[in-house]
Amino acid sequence: MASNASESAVPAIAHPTPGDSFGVAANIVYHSQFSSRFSPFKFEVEQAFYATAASVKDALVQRWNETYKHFHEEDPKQVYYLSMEFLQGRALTNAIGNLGLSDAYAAALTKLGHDLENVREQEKDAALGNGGLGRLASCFLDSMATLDLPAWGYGLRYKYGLFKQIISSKGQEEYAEDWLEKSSPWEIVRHDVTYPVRFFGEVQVDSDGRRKWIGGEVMQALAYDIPIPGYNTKNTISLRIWEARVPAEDFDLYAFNAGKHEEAVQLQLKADQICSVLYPGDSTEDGKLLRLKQQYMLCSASLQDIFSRFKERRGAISWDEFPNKVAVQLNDTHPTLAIPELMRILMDDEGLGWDQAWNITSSTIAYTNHTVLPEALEKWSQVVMAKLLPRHMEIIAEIDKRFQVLVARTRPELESKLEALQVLDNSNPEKKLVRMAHLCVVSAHSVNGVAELHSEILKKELFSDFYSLWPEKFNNKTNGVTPRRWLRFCSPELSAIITKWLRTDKWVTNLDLLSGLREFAENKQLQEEWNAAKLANKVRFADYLLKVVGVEVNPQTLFDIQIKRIHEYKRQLLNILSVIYRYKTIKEMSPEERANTVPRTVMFGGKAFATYAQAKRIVKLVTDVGAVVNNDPNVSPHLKVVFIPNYNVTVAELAIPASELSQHISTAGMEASGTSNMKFALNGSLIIGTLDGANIEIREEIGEDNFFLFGARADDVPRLRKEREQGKFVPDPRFEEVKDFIRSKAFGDFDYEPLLEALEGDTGYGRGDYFLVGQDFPGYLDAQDKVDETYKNRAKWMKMSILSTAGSGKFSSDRTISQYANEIWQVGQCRVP
Ligand code: OAK
Repeated sequence: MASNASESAVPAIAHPTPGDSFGVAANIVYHSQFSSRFSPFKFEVEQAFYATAASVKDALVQRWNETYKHFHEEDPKQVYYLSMEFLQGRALTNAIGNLGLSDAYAAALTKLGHDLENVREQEKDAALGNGGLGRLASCFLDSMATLDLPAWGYGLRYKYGLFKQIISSKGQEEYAEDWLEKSSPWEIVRHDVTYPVRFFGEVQVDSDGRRKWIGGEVMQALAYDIPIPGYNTKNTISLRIWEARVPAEDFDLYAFNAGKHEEAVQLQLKADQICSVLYPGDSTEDGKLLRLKQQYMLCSASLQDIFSRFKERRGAISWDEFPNKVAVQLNDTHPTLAIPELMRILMDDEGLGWDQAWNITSSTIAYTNHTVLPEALEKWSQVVMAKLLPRHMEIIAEIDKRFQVLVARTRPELESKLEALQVLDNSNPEKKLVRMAHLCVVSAHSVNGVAELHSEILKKELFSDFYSLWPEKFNNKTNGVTPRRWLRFCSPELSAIITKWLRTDKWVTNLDLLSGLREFAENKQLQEEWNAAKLANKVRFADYLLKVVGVEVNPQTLFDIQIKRIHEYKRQLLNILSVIYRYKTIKEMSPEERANTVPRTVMFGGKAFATYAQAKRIVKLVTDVGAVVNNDPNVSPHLKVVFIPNYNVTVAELAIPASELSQHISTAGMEASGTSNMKFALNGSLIIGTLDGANIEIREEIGEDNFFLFGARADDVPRLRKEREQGKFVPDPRFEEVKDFIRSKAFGDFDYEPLLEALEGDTGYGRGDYFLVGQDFPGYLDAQDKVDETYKNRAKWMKMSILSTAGSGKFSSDRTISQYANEIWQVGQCRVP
């Protein structure tokens, strides 16, 4: 066991450097004594983690300071990425990896009686995001730092991030996850960076006619910085997250002393609520108001920070310079309030006229859309908005009015559609709304989708009339993932093989170099090494499943994985229905036939939104099927079904490298991009998938022979849905058989009827099998047969696996971010010497 830290002599602080494991060890020991949040005289693995993190933070802070000093001196245009979500996961492995200090820390910890592997397990995931959008934001930060871009991420410091998922006999249960329970070792609180944020109040007109927003509730936003190191560069940027606070002078000591305790702490409570949870339930009016407050807190605090930086660097302010110094990217519509807030600051605080403020605002702001699902397109009640943010509502109404005038003047033929295009939706006088996406499209200078198909759908469907007005605004930025976290660090074995065969590790920052693997795809030696690395990853994941989930899986079986949020459009249901069909088939086979099947372990992971009943039923079905299949002695050697609980970034880092087949099977046209598809392909996992989102581009890059394709095309979906509703669809008998099997209670007596009913053509809601599960079922089974057949040919499978990795170069977030920087932000590199 580790030594008693306080017994050793206190060393001078040495900043960690590669090759100096003694210095690193001394630094860890120093922190175990002087930065510790635990009682002294202990150096168990948890203390070792916090001391290690504190030590790494020293290196980060030093670089961070140098980076921002450099930015300050150089005064380049800066980019600000505003997002309500950042799904960071753990930071230790990534930080020491990016700093080039992994070996030094591993050796130092060994000297101190610990093992880096165990130490890193102590870290909690920072899960300030729900899924794809939040994880993308985190990949982007990694790339912005690595590419030496002068950039900031801005978010909120939720106390409880994404909920912890526990699977019980009832299905999914949600529990609060307190990532700050023992405080985060990475964040730096900036007591000198606070801004007032106002809610409610009223608008008054000054004697000079200027409008002023006054009164209401005023809180304080306090900054916390999380340093984000680039790979192979000193540049270390910041994720600045805001916490809502009430300054001491606003605490009503008189009321408190008069015994009115609750009244005295009212404002404090309201402030605490703002940053209490990621995505508070918004089915109630209070929930909606809270979510809007969160969004405004992010926008108001971030813009004040941006203004203060802009002003700090110049004497006389020329406002037209603003867009030459500031680019703001809105991660979906959640930070849309940045638009009226920027207008408000420029007009009301700085005294600019509408036209000048408008030009500055639209040249500064760019918007990314991440979904076409109607239910995910934000609309806020005008009444709520006017109450909470009266001045912003005025500005939004003025933007809408001017938009109508513009259309009438320039495109009279669109007037019949104007109502549907307006920012304000007044169609229901009882429930007037603000369409946030329309506000973004009208105001921003750039509107982008996140994969080619998705960007086309934005132009041709969702925003088609806006596209005809401003074609120049619309562009595509196909998503990407960071190759550091998603290959180099999560699969060191495969990385070493890639480096060996490419004779360089430059692929880590130039992912296109992976294409160099193509020439070796059939090389027996590489195939063997590749297979061994994949097997090692499978064994590691199997150990995790045994230890954490308590299920035993055989690493010699085909590892087939679908991990993502549980949603009907992502069609986990299609997957589990085919598993049921496979189960039935195997059950009916003779022992000889069974011996001929390809044994598979089918794994699912993902969280269902707490109030999404259908999604929760899908989770329940998967676990119920698992319970039956895994306990069937005739079938379980050939098929296992596992639900991996509490899927998060850390689980993904284990599962993806271990996967051989991954499922990306959304109804065509519904998945904007997907990013786990990229991570899987990068790790040599073959994809079974539809022509949706980034699947299409992945298939193009890795070659269609290396992709198990099935399913309807996006263009055909509307017609197929119509036919389904009209009763023209004839279901495959195997589809009917599977549904009947579930209805026979083969998997228990849970009420699956609402799930099964939604698969029928006519549900009475006009949305019969909206996700086309029945339509795609036979094609999916055929594609699965092809998977089995291919898997039997090991050389062929290995070749396809190598080609998947070799074709993944395009999907680096470095490429995506370079495109944003060059084509939207006009921001250049600013590298610390
Ligand atoms: C979440 C809430 C509102 C709007 C969109 C989302 C979201 O997570 N969208 C996802 O964004 C990812 C990153 O662009 C895409 O890869 C996913 O396809 C998309 O569903």
